[in-house]
Amino acid sequence: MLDKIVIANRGEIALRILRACRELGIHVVAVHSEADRELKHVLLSDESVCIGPAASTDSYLNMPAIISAAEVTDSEAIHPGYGFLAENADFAEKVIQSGFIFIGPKPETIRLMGDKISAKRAMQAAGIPCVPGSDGPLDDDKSKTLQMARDIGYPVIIKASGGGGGRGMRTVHTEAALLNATTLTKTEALTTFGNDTVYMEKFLETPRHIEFQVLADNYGNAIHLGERDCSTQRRHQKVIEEAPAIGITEEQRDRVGTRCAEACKEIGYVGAGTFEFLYENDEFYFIEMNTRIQVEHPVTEMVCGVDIVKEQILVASGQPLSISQEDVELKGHAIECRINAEDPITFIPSPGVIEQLHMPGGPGIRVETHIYNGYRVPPYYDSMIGKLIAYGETRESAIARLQTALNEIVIAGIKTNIPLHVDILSDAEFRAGGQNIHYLEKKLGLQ
Ligand code: MV4
Repeated sequence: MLDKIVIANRGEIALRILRACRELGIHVVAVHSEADRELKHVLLSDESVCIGPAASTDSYLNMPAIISAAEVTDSEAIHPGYGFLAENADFAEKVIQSGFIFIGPKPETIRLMGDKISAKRAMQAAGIPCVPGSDGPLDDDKSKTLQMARDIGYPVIIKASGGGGGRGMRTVHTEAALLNATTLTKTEALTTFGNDTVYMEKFLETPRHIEFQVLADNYGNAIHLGERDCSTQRRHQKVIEEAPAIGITEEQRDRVGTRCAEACKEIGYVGAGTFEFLYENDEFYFIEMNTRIQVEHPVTEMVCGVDIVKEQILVASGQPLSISQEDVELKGHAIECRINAEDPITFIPSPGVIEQLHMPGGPGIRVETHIYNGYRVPPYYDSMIGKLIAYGETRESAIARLQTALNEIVIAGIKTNIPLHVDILSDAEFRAGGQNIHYLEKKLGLQ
């Protein structure tokens, strides 16, 4: 087992990783910006190193500073968490070249999945169902682009290969708009990602966003932990996630999940990963793979009883996965609310001092947060300050527990989106379940 890990992140995920390390008897080095000296995991860590000014470009994205921190503390590995450098193949490569273990997949896997065309090609070859579209980059020949859209059928969507997570894409409804949209997307892609390669897909109008969690080790073992429904989102920011996705049959879960695990074996995937699918008319269509631990991993943990962060660390230390597919039994239902320091109506960030704090409890309630009484939420980073997760035997009981818990929470001094969560959880359409990716934006637009 590893002896000492650098946590190259902040906030709730840094605390989540610290807790996993503690359970495994691993020493923790926290690296933090000048604005983050009072973070809970920094105060709890064995050692801490300030890696630069508040701006993330000078600290949490500062590769030499993070690697130097690993060197001066004689650490063995670096856990990147999510966001920041988590899916930066160059960082993973530098970590390894400097003699440390990167807790995640191989750099070449991160690079393969970072390029959305190569990711789709690899997955198609591994038998994963994909959205129908151009089998690679769009040709410079405009007549070929026009013919391809005719073959696929409108509407289509043009996506930047260097994009992902909703960045660099444009929907096209008519042939008259196609070439202009393609040129615009290419120009934007070049400025944003330094790469003007784009591809085309059939545009799915009302899909759900359903993703499968996988785990793989260095010994050819790969398993899936079922799926999550992440359709409740606004401007590509997930707001509520749940596991399992309602309406998905055991047969579908088994079939698609097994395909994902098999694909991991084929491409030599190592660590935790997520296969993102659009789901429409009872069919799954792969769109992207995430090579990191995700914000919403707890809902999967709650329904399968596996500690995904501990498995990441185990695998990185050269051990096999602690469970096999036969050991994975999904039970009950879990729902997560992302709690943001923001105005619940305007969504404007609301940093500041937590003047009073009461967190909920009771059966099936899990709170993942780094905030405490007197903590100052800095204005420099993502506004997510925590997650509230409820488990129940049924979706209805998980919702009831979430509502009870949300009403117990007191966070004074800053605004939060808790009123938004209370509103969503009482909404008949949400309670019916199976709503698509447009549900929340439509609901907000109508209010
Ligand atoms: C799509 C799509 C419809 N059809 N691709 C947005 C995020 C990126 N991961 C992929 N995205 C989409 N790709 C096809 N062929 C609709 C979206 C999309 C979306 C997907 C998941 C969750 C929220 C979304 C919000 C708007 C659009």
